[in-house]
Amino acid sequence: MEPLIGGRGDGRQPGVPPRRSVPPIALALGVVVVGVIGIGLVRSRTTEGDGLPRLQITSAVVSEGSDEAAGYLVIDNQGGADQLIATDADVAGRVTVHRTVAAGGAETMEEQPTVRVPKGVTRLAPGETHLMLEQLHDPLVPGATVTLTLSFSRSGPLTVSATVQSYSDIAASLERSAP
Ligand SMILES: [Cu+2]
Repeated sequence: MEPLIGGRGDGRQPGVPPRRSVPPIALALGVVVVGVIGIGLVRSRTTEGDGLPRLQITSAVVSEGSDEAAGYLVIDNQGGADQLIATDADVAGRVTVHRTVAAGGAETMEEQPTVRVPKGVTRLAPGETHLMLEQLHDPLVPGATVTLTLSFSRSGPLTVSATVQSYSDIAASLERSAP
């Protein structure tokens, strides 16, 4: 006996209402899937694909000093490139960025108007690029706290607390952090 192609009739049992073409569970799943995709798009737009800099300033230290003092810190950038364009401190009349340059066997310092802050770690460190706090309102003694304000072209101003350390303590911590 040949099987009937297509089964019998429309396949419905007598007395059973026709199935809805889209069951409610499928509708619910569809909403969930669209929702997850939507969240994914928002997340990638706000944390990865936007190219915005994500700066964190750590390890801020200022040297002791009577007229002027040096500032050192680490800028950790987990996002797109930025640029340090202005510096300030609550204890100084003027703060600039200095670069240490070797000239004729001696080290001198010259002002550096801006500092590039690419993705990754940028260090302002002794013997390299550093902050120069000039026109100190009062002498800085070890243990005091200084508020530094660093302004970036894209991230705007960020403030960080720095501890005043003696030159010998700064040299010692530099040796500890050396590879
Ligand atoms: Cu300097």
